[in-house]
Amino acid sequence: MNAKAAKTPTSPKIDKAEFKAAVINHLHCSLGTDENKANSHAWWKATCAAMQQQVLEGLRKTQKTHYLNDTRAVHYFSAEFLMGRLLSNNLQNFGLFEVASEALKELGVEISDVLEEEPDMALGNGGLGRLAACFIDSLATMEMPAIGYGIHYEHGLFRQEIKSGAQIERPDSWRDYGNPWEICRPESTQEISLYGYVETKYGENGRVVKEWHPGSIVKGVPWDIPVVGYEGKTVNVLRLWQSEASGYFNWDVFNAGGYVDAQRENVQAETISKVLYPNDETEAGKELRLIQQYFFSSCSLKDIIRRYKRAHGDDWSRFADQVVIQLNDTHPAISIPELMRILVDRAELNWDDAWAICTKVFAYTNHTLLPEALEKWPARMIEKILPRHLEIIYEINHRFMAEVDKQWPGDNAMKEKLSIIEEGSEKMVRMGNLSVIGSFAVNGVAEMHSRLVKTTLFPEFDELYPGKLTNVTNGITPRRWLKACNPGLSKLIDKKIGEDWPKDLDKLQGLAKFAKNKTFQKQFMKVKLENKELLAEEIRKSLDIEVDVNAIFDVQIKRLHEYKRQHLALIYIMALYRRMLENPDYDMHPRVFIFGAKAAPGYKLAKDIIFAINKVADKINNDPRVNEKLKIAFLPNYRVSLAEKMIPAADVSEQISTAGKEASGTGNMKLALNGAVTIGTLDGANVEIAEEVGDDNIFIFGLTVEEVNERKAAGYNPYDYYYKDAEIKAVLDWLETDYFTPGKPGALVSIKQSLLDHGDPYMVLADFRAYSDAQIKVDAAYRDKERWAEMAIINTAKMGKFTSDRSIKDYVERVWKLSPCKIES
Ligand code: GL4
Ligand code: PLP
Repeated sequence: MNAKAAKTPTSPKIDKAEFKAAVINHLHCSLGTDENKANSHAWWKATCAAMQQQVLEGLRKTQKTHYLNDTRAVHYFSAEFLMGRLLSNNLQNFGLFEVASEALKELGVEISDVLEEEPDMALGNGGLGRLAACFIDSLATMEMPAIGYGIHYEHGLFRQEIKSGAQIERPDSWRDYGNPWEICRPESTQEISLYGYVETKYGENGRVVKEWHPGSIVKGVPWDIPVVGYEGKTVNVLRLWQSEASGYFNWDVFNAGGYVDAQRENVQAETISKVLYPNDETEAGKELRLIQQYFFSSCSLKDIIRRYKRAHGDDWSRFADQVVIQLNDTHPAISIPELMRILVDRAELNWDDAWAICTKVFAYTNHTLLPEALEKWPARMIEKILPRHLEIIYEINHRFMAEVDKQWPGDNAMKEKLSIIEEGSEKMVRMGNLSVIGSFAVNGVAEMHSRLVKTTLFPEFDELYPGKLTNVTNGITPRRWLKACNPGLSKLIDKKIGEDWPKDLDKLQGLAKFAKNKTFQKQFMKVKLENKELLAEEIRKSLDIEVDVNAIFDVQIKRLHEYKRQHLALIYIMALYRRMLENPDYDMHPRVFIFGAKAAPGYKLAKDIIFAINKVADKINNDPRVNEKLKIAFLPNYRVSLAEKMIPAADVSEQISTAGKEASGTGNMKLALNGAVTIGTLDGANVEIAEEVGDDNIFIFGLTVEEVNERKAAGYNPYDYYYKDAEIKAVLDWLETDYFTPGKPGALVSIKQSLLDHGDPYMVLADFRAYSDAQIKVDAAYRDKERWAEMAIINTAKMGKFTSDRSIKDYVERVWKLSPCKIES
């Protein structure tokens, strides 16, 4: 496949000898070492440099072609891009993986060792950031003119260590020794303003002119990361902004002898892009976070305008034809008043013309219904940091309220609901409402989620703007999440149905007809076993735990959150343990529960759940009465590169969120694509996965979203389950003893408290019995080897819908109205 891709007319022509020469050249001339002295890190850097030579050639051609064709482009604004490692991905997409592997082998180096040297680029928390990374991969693959805009965090998501069972956060330093992929572009530096005050003046013809006198100016320096499409034709870019002191304001201080004070201002400016907020789905509400959002939004808009003006000068009439901006959640929503400010205050357009442009440029994706994730900023904070923007937000709202009054005359309750401003003890700016009002399209991320966005989050907006709210179901790139991470299965699929599937995932359907074929089943399950052996080795190395590769590998990997219900799995594991202690002949197939999850550092209960999983694991893994059949492995520091090892080895995929809470999920798609069978609730994209694979090939359990709401409305009382179900009571009471934490009774009690005293907000107890029953069905299904193999194959075969190429196609056709642009070699 790779050799073939390398021969396509648009791919770079480089063979093994040339690749080898390039690596050696970089060892000598860039790194000042040689083949005998180089360590793995140096080999990695030299290999990246050899690859980057090809990549930059592709980038240059792409940018030139886009410029000459003056293409309409999408600008994907996202505070997070969870890219992971790039070398293997770039080699694969360029069709050079085999070439590089053989070249390195001839130099006495294993490519797998080289790949392991690369730190993950973890500039995101979880699903939302990884989605952005999959989308820019698909955009480049589909030859769409596109650019990703984000923040060049010095420290990405923290590195997780587990000490005595508890999570410890360590700083992530992905570019400590330099990152070979990024290119600094100081020539495209932007400046942004902060703080200060607004002066109202009168211009010609009595025109009111607003002048913002900023209190501080910060520089944004762009770093470009090339984004290589599959088969290496289009190479787009991800442009990340790094903050620096502008040097303007501190000269006065400096000249007055305030050297130290001048440096302090430098430090403050540099703090903006210092660190990613580690909260997934919770809003920190911190001033620095708002500054981060404005910083990257403003730099990116100015960058877009600079490029537009190069082609069109001051003629704004074509701006909305050339530019579409996708807001990845509300994090970049401040872009809306920022563009208005630039158009009205700077370009001197009148308000209506400026607003007409704005509302043709922006589209917004909503990624969650969780109230704690819906961003609201105190008006006072915006006023302090961005005084002119608050005025603009008020003006947008004022005009919008008139529209609401036209639609619902005199209805003040409606106004209160739809207003961008929430009145209360503290006036708040609702960024979700601002985003809906300022965008021409709004989408949710799975059918069910989008339905809930329309019916529960924004029903009045749906009435006011018919057709604006829509759905685009998420997707994942099959290049990284099957071809690259699961070479064994990829080769098997290539042999069976040809090599086109990475670009046309519906082709996987062709596997379905072999699902009952015994030989294919054996081949498919042999690959799974090999992947399980690799993961078992990882578990041994990382945790010193031996696991049986013939056991069911039951995998739950995602951020730790109560709504994702890792504690439902934990309670089930404890119940299983009890059953086995009470009945030594308890009949079950051996199972290994494998977890990976980071908790937000300030999220106490999430950290307690990690601690509890590890304590229960310690006990069970060391109890010879059960540990032949039951093991638990919590792999620390879950991240993209670890996901790439865990996903190909999973038999069972745990997707057990409370119905209505998981907007989509994308881990669910990755696991199913690699032949894991889902045990899950009717939530997010699980619903669509079930539609694709059919009821016989998935284990659905638990309350539906309607039932969840009914129970809540009727007054859900978890004690009902505690008193009626003896197993639930026994397990919860167990948490209070020192059985799992010898000498420390009560160390795990917060979990019991959350499930009883605090009302079990995510209905763990209500779903426990249904989950347990479903797990028993999983056990029975796995023991029937042929049935299981068939299910696993069907899962892979039916994942065509979930390629991010399909998501991007939906956006392109329904939202962005883009055309591909061929890049000639
Ligand atoms: C999330 C959702 O929780 C998740 O279900 C979804 O798959 C993802 C991408 O759309 O977005 N929303 C937030 S906030 N973080 C997520 O991971
Ligand atoms: N974290 C990483 C490293 C991932 O690769 C993914 C997704 O696919 C996620 C988080 C999101 O997982 P989930 O969709 O299960 O929340």
